[in-house]
Formats: sequence, structure tokens, C-alpha cells
Amino acid sequence: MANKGLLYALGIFLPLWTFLICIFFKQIFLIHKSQNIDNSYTYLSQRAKEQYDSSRRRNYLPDLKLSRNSYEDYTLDYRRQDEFGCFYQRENATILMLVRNSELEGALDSMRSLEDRFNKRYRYDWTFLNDVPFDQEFIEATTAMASGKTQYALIPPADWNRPQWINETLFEARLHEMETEGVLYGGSRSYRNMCRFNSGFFFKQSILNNYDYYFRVEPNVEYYCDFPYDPFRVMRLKGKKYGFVISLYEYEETIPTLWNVVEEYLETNEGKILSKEDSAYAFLTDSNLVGKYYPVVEANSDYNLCHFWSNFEIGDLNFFRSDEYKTFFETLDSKGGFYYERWGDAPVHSIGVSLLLRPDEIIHFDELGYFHSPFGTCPASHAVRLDQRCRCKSDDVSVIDIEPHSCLMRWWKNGSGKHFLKEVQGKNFEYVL
Ligand SMILES: Nc1nc2c(ncn2[C@@H]2O[C@H](COP(=O)(O)OP(=O)(O)O)[C@@H](O)[C@H]2O)c(=O)[nH]1
Ligand SMILES: [Mg+2]
Repeated sequence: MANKGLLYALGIFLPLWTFLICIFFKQIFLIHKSQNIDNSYTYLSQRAKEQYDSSRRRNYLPDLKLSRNSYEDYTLDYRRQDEFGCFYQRENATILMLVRNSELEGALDSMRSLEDRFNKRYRYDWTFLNDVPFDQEFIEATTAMASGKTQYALIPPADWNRPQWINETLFEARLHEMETEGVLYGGSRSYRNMCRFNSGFFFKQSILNNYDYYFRVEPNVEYYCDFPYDPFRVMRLKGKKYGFVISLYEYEETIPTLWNVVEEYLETNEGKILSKEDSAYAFLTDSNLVGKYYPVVEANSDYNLCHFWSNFEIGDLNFFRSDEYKTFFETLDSKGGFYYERWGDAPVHSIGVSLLLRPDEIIHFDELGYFHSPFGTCPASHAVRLDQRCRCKSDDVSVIDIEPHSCLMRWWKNGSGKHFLKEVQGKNFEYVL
């Protein structure tokens, strides 16, 4: 009877016990597995933290090169404490925005982005310019958004408005014509004032008198990555006078006669300015095959239409204040092309700096991710993007860097060059485009 009872008990309880034991081991297994997953997550995040966080702090990593895509003999590691215990030194520079009251929201978006990515650590002044008085709301909101001092200036009418000597009948006719042809901003009067002001007058504003460098910012732009250095400091220490991030082809219908005037200027000033060989003249005129591409548009003059996109620019104000640039601007201005055509400040600055500076005085900031509709730039290296907390991908459709309509490859070829990491390894492979 006892055996029968035992068998009966086993018969009922054995499957139950087996079931319970299975569950027990399964739980152990799952706990173990999740611990493994947790461990691997911990390991991965720890590794990323070591790799990127510490490099951001830069306290105990080897010096970083100025550009992770280019090779520099020495570094510009500003983020270390100096001997006075101060982390960030500032240059004599200001961030500069020409803006309308109605663009407040866009101005704040740009400010928030630049403060986050760069300026909150340096607290550079913000200077705002307008052709009409800024309103209270604009001043309040932008001052609240800035980490540094803010200042506001009204542009004198003589620096903004169409000069008296512009032939009104011709001007109106051209305006109408360009509007009918669908030229971008072809029918806009204020856009022309803005382009002429940015070409020849912004640096004359008395509010900028005591600064050496400016960083132009427009409403509705975004800076995709943390700045790995203070670009103003790079400019000063490396003797740069103009910095850009995007370069592309200009719409020729906005500047049909600009290059003729430039050629006149070159002839008249021969011997007084850099020779074509010493300047970046070739960047403006090379229309040969570069890499896989010819220029996307065949220009009617020797100018290949390449220009630096001036909604982002960092420049040396003393260069723009120089007699050479003054003569250059005045020659162009005297022809009336800012009004009879629609010359943009981007080609004017670009031609000016390319003719009057040595290529090594112009810098392409290739780590500063940036977006101004419709184009952007994003660092090509995955490691750089993580290191600098970038919010872009280099294959985003808007990223123009090595697209056919970008002039960047022409800059690498004809400007201050492009060097690649392979050279660092001492093999001295030159990448020839
Ligand atoms: N104060 C003022 N700023 C202007 C005016 N027109 C354009 N801007 C500014 O000039 C810059 C270029 O103008 P934007 O409309 O962005 O031209 P786009 O970038 O060429 O499409 C921006 O910073 C604008 O805020 C204007 O009439 N008055
Ligand atoms: Mg704009």
C-alpha cells in the first residue's frame, strides 16, 4: 500500500517538480543572459564614454589635431586650463547678425544652437544690426538667449539705401525683368540693399570698430556639432583672414557682368595686389574636371561661379577695412551691378578674398557641421561625429560637401589644399584630385 501511495505521489508530483525545476533553471538562465546583455551595454557605453567623453574634456588624451581630416604639425588645444586656471581665453571678436525684427524666432533658433555648440563656453558678444530700430521684444528675447553681452545698432541710411546716382528708370526696368525671369530675389529691392551692405558696409559700422574678428550668423541656421575649438583663436594663431564651411556655384543670371568688372579691376590694380599665382585666383577660374565632376553650369566668362556661402563666415575685420578691399568694393559698386543686376555678397566676398589673400589665409572649417536651407555640411568621419555630438549624417540629402554642385573639391585643388590622414603615418601619400 505504502509503495502504491509513493508511486501515486510521484506520479502526480514528478511532472510538477520537473516543471518547477525547469522554471527555476530558466529564470537563472534568463537572469544570467540579461546580466550579460546588461554587461555588454555597460561595456559599450563605458567604452564610448572613454573614447568620446574624455576626448571632449581633453584632460588626459593626447593632443588632437586641428582637423581630424587634415594633418597639422602642431595642435591648437585651447580647452586645457592655462596657468591661471582659466579654461577659455577669448579673442577680440563678436558674433554678428544682420536681422529684421520679424525674424526673431529664427534668430533665437540660431542663437540657441550656436550657444549650445560653441558660445556658452566662451561668452562672446552678440552684435545685432538692423536697417530699422530693433523693438523691445527682440532686444529682450535675444539678450535672454545670449551667454555673452548683447549690443544693437541701427544702420545709417547712407550705408543701406540705394545711392542717388542709381538710374531709377533702368533700375525699375531690370527689377521687373529679373522678376519676370524668375531670378531668385530678382524683384526684391531690400535684398539688393542687404547684399550691397554686406559687401561693402557691414565692417564700417562703428559698433564693430574695436573688434578684430566677426562670425556671421543668420536666422534659422543650425550648427550640427560641438565646436572642437574656438574658431576665432584658430584664425588668429594660424594667421587666417577668412573662414568658410560651404562653397557652391552662383546663379549666373544674378551676376552677368560681375566678372567683366573684376577683370577691369585686375588690370587697373596689377602690381598693387597679389599676382594670380600667389592668390587663390585659380579657385575662381578652374573649370577643368575635378575628381568626377566638371562645374555643374558652364559659365559665360572665365569665372567658374564658385563662391563661399557667406551666410556662414568668420572673418578678419581688418582685412575688409584694408585699402585693397576698399578699392575692390568701390570699383564694383561704381558699376551699379548691385542694383541693375543682383550681385550677392557671397560672390563679392569670395572674389575679394580669393584675389587679395593668399590661399593659406583662407580656411575651410571642416569640422563645423552647419545647415542653412537648403544645404548643409557634416563631418565625414563617424568618430568625429560621435566625438562632437553631431546631429547630422554625412549622407543626408542636404549635405553638399562632395556633391557635384559643391565647389569644395575645387577649393582643395586650387586653394589651401586637402591633406589626408595617410600622410600622418609618414607615408606621405598625396591625394591628387
Ligand atoms: N535688417 C534687415 N536684415 C535683412 C533684410 N533682408 C535680409 N536681411 C538679413 O540678411 C541676411 C540674409 O537674408 P536672407 O533672407 O536669409 O537671405 P538668403 O539667406 O540669401 O535667402 C539674414 O541675416 C537676414 O536676416 C532687411 O531688409 N533688413
Ligand atoms: Mg539666409
